[in-house]
Amino acid sequence: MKLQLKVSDMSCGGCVSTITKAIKTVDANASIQCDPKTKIVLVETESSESAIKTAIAQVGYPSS
Ligand SMILES: [Cu+2]
Repeated sequence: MKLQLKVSDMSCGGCVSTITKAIKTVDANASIQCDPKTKIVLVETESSESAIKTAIAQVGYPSS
């Protein structure tokens, strides 16, 4: 499943790294593209959208 999430608080490489790690804890095989300029996170994953969103919210990045 491909997800496109808008993460408004993602602003630098540190955020990208934190978000990437959080998603990997849910699905280690997820393919993740984060763009701090557009605030868009693209995730290709076997996990559910709610599981991914919960994981990144837990590290401080609410998404929509
Ligand atoms: Cu940052």
